[in-house]
Amino acid sequence: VLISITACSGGKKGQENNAGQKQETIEWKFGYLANEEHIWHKTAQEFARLVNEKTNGRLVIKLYPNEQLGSEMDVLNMIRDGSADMTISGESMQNWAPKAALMAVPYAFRDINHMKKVIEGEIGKEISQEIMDKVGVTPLYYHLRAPRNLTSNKPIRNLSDLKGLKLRVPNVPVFVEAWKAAGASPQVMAFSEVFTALQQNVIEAQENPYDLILSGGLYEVQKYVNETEHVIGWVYVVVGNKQLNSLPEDMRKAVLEAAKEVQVYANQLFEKDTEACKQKLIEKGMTIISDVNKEEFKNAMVPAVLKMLNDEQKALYQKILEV
Ligand code: 2Q2
Repeated sequence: VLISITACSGGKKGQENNAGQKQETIEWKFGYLANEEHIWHKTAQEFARLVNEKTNGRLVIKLYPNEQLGSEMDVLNMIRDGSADMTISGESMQNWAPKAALMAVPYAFRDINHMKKVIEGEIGKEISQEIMDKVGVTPLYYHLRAPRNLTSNKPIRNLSDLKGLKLRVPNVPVFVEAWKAAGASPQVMAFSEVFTALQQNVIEAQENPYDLILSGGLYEVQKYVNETEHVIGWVYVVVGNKQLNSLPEDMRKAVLEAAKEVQVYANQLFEKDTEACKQKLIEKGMTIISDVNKEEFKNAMVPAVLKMLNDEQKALYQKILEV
């Protein structure tokens, strides 16, 4: 009878299995910026349940919503040094893997279906391969994202309304250049700092899809959602390469199987989520500005973005437009 020695190092705990044998359980820490009502969290709960079931309790995934583990960039660095294991990230990974920038380039995707074809096709594979190689994390499943909209405390319909607006952007160089070219003054900040910065008027605006505007409680400090729809993108749920590849083969397979199953669930939740979040924001008192001059924003942002993309990124951008 094999009695595995229960290691007392971090992340491993002893527990009885049904044969009364001591078996080693592995614990993964999974941190992200969305709150407990968000579909990223609901999907993460289902993923953790499936993994627990498929590994007979040997792999336990602990969830840390609301940036409890740290900001998106902090947790990515923690995964790389082994003090965390999973997170949800996308275009911010361009700081290590340039191709990840294509996950959220202004006005690149015509609509969600166009984007889904890209994610599940050659281009998606090319982007996730570079993420594995250069960030050191493996995409397990993805979340489609609703368009990003600009929130503010005055209506913004065109570039003259936008002039000089102090807005927060995530740690995404493409976003900084795009908003500068449109005449705003963007500054990089972690998502969890946005609410307070808006409250203290350090910034006047930020941009996110409806679901994160709700998740961040931004309706309390922002009056308008201006439907710029300047970015349609996706994010990956990622795990550290080392963490995944150090699992026994049967457990690694169980994780990949659970990811495949939960992808269906993630896409189902996404179907109705955006409209539901939009309605909740209206109930919370936000005003939707739907007559934004998108062409003006697009004509200002796209040339600046193209100028900063390197040849590889530009080639991928062209390929996306042809899908
Ligand atoms: O505004 C945010 O912080 C998020 O919507 C980010 O755009 C998102 O998490 C990306 O940073 C993903 O890499």
